[in-house]
Amino acid sequence: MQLSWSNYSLIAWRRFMAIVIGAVLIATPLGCAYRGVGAVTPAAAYASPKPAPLLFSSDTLTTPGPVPKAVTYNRDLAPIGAAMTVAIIPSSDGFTRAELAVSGLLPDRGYAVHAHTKACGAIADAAGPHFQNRIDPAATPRAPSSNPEYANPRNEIWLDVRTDATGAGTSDTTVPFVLTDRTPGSIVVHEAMQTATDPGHAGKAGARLACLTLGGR
Ligand SMILES: [Cu+2]
Repeated sequence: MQLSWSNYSLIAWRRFMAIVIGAVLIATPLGCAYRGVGAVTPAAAYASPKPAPLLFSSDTLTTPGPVPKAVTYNRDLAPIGAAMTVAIIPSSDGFTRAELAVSGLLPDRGYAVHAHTKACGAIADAAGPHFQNRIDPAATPRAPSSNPEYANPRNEIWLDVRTDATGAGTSDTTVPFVLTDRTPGSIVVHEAMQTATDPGHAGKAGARLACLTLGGR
C-alpha cells in the first residue's frame, strides 16, 4: 500500500509537533530556573549538595572582645596566649577528617574538645550546642543532646586532646559524614579531661574554657 501525500504530511506534522512539545517541556524549567522563578531543572533537583571546602583556623587565646577569633573563658586552665589550630578536611569518600593542635595549655592534662554550631562570643554559651550530623530531635537550648544515639563521636566531631609536659598536644578524628552547606562555627575546649559517653550524660564535658572560631563567622 502506498501512502498518499496527506498521509505523509500527517506523519510529518505529528513528528514536528512531538519535537516542539518536547522542546517546550525541556526549555520551560530551564527558563524558569534562569529567571529565578523557583522551578528547578531535573538535574539540580537530584544533584547531591556540594561538599563544604576545607575549614582551617588558627589563633592564640585572648580575652573575649568585640570580634575575637580565639578566646579564653578561664585563664587558669586555658591561659592567654595558648594556641589552637584546627583543620576540618573533606574527602571524596563520604568521610571528614578533623585535626587539632594546641600549645600553651596546662601540662599533662586531658581536655575534652568538640566542634560546636556557632562562632565564639563574649560569653561561652555563644558557641551553641555541639555540631551534629543528624540533629537530635529531642535537644533544646536548655537541654542539649545527651542521647548517645546522637551525642557520639561518629555523629559529632570530638577532638579530645592530652597535653604533654610542655602543654602541647594534638588529636584527630575521622567521621563518617561530609559537611555541606551546614558547617561547625567553632571548636570549644572544655574543663573535663574527656567527653562523657553514657546515656543522659553523653557529650557532656563540663565548663567551656576556650573557643576558636572557624571561618569568618
Ligand atoms: Cu563541646
